[in-house]
Amino acid sequence: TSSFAKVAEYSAKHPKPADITFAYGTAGFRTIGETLESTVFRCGLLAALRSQSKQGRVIGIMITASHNHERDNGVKLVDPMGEMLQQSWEGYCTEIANASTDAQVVEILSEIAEAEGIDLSVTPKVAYARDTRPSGPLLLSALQDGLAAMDVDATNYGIVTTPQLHFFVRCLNTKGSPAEYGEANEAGYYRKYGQAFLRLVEGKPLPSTLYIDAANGVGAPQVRKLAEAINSPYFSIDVRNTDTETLGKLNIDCGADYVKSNQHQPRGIMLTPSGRYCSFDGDADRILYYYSDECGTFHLLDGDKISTLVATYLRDLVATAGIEDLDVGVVQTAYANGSSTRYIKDTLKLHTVFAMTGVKYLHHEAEKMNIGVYFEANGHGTVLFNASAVNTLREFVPASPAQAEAVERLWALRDLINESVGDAMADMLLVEAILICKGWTLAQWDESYTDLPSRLLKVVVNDRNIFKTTNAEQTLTSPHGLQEVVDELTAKFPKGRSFVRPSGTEDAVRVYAEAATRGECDQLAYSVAGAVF
Ligand code: 16G
Ligand code: ZN
Repeated sequence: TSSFAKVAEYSAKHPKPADITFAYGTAGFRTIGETLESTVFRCGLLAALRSQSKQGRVIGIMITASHNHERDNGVKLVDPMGEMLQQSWEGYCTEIANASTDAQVVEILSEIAEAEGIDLSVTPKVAYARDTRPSGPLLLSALQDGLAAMDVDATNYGIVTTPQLHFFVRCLNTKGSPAEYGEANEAGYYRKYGQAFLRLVEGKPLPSTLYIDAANGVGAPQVRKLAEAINSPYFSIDVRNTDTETLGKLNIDCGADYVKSNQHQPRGIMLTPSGRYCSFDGDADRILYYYSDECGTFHLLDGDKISTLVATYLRDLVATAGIEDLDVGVVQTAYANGSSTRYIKDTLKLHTVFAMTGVKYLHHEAEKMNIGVYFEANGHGTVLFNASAVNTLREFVPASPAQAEAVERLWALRDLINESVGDAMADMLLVEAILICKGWTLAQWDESYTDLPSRLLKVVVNDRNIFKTTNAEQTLTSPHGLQEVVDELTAKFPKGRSFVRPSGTEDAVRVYAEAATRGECDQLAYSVAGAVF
């Protein structure tokens, strides 16, 4: 059709590498950066169509490969409320990415337009950004060609964190509505989160400096801008691993993924007892805290610890406010440490559910709760207040100044949360605010429960597609008989728990195990891995 008149011509500039099959996975497309030109171009086309299917609401595109190697890159689409792309469109992404000719690209666009009943006269709107990777500029220009081919009304946000782009998309689409989220620019982001943070901490004792490992990624310049905007001794930071210019440094020996996998501080940070430390990943959508005790032992405060800290604080505020019918729930994945799950159920007495790995799955489960706290153990997560929670809060009439203050704090907390997606900077301010309000050190926060030793192994297999799971990835349904073997092995160890799942991002199978002691945990992990191999 004439709507796609320019597509074939532009597409010819970005031919698909013949030998690669692309797949839109848990985190969008992700592979060697240089090979993604055609895919990113085509994502531009599809984002335009997606926007038209949403009556011209703004769709986001982020070019990043997060914690992965610097040579990798990736691209993902962001839906109007700043959430991950609706799943039914992931298939369209994969389909168009693998079209072998320019004519086929046009054909697929027409088919989608027809299948979805899209009004092609609507002006498409797209907001996009990239991280600091060296392949970013090349992919960005491919994207711009895709947007030009579709006459998109496009906004380039330059180099920002993934959660900032999600935030901008949500702001753009709520502008002027009662659900207005904020100002759709960097200054608006820093102002919103900075002000909410100060509302919560004012009048409390000052915290010590927080050391931030920015993974030599986009979080480095952005968190400095955040600190400038907050401009308060309540947020005194020292940012390390800030070199986004030198090739070969991004995520190397630093960043949240490195710290989580190695249970070790990153390069560039010397731990001293009572020091406070956190790490972002390469696109600043994950955060972990850690510290060293007097004996020099490393202690990690991972996504589970953040989740329980936040859930406890919210639960207590709801209780202080005297609001009934406002339930706080927690969403975890199978990777959540068993001690955290037990703590949430038995000590906090909060509702907890498991979701499959991947932010979109956790997000959807959290949406079903009044106040849903979701975190992956790796440090990706946020909190959602659903519509009924917002109504309850709005209509609630406090009966005392203490109740009124608790309600006020709940509103401030909600403003401090990036509800569109997990956000290292917003989550950091949230944790800082709670620690300041409680007057807690990291060690005091850590006291809530003790993690069971755990081990995550990667097993390279011939075909990961034969591994199928159910029960939020905790139980294998295929290959036949393997789950029984895992169960038998697990039963041998006190507090043993183990599961096997196919990776959504790599051609491998993951084996997770935990048990009462380090030795038993490792024995369990390696014996299960042996059964998988
Ligand atoms: C993706 C997910 C991350 C998850 C990881 C698991 C998003 C934005 N990212 O990176 O949350 O932990 O996949 O990878 O959803 P795996 O399937 O290879 O184990
Ligand atoms: Zn990330």
